[in-house]
Amino acid sequence: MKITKLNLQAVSVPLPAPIPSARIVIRTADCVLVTLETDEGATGEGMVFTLNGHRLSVLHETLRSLEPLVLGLDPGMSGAFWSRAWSDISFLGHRGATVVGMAGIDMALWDLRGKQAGLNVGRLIGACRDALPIYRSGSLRLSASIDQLQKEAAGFVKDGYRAMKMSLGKPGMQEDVERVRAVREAIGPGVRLMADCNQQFTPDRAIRLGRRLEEFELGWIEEPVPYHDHAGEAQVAAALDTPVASGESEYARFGMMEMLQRKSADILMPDLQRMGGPTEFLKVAHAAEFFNTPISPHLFTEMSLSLAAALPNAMIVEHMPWFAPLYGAPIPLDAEGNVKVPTAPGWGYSFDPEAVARFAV
Ligand code: SMN
Ligand code: MG
Repeated sequence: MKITKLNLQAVSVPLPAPIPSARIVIRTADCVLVTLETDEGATGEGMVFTLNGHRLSVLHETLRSLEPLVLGLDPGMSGAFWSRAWSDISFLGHRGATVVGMAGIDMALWDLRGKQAGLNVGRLIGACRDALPIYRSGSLRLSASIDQLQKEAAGFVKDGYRAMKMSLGKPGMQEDVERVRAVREAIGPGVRLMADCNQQFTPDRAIRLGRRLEEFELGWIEEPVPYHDHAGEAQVAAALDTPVASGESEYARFGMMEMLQRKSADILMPDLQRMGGPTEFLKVAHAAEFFNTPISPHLFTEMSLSLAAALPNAMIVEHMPWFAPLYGAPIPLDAEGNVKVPTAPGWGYSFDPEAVARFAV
């Protein structure tokens, strides 16, 4: 089997409502959908994205620039693509769009390999379970009032979620404490609650806030300080009983390795596109296992599920429903708030052609 074609399709998926976040107001998630075709008619899919369409054309062009490295390749040789592409991008560097471009093709290659073997990617790697805990993310934002926070959080519990994540970072610390208290009250003690600071604090401030939040039994406090301040984050992690989760903003192995060595995160959060695809994602997750550090994949629920199924140190997967409109199938929860790992070959999720046509740019 040989790869004969790299198809790229840009789509713009509007969010249900604009989201004011720490740095920007997010209105759309804009993706390049990657489809590899083979001489035997099989296809493999991957997807990378940016926010509000910014630099979407850079991602598109980067993916196209990697085409010569994948055309003619046997999908079984996905490791060869990864190594060649890693070397090919080295002049511009191993961060940013170069790595994200690699990720889109690497994802599609893993999908193809699963389909070629007739196995879900989790089983292709060697699954350790067929269901995983999942948490609802993408809501409980800073822009919500206390009343809205409580209604949203209670709604997620009604929808069957047993875990969810809220944002922190109001100007006054007391306000953040009150907001966490309100959500905890709305969901009760049995539902896991996590809080994302999106890098807004200094280590001192994060430690003071984190201490005041200990009583609410948060599952984790996420990205408390600027992502590159691994030493500062390690101080926060050492000072708090609540675990610190971080890593979504790092690219490939280097920053992640430093985080593990410095113990700046109790839970590592590799992001599939910033890791450069499943090949490197798995290496980083295994490195975390060497350090007895759990991982929680950042975004990309439809693909992360299959990878997490094969990682003994995967703790919980994130469900940010932004991309759900692109896929035909929803993410079904069972009575315990777990999600079944797909069993269909490859990722087990594929783009819905009608949706792709509707969101095409
Ligand atoms: C996040 C990051 C990037 C895009 C959307 C949401 C957030 C998370 O930090 O952890 O979900
Ligand atoms: Mg985050």
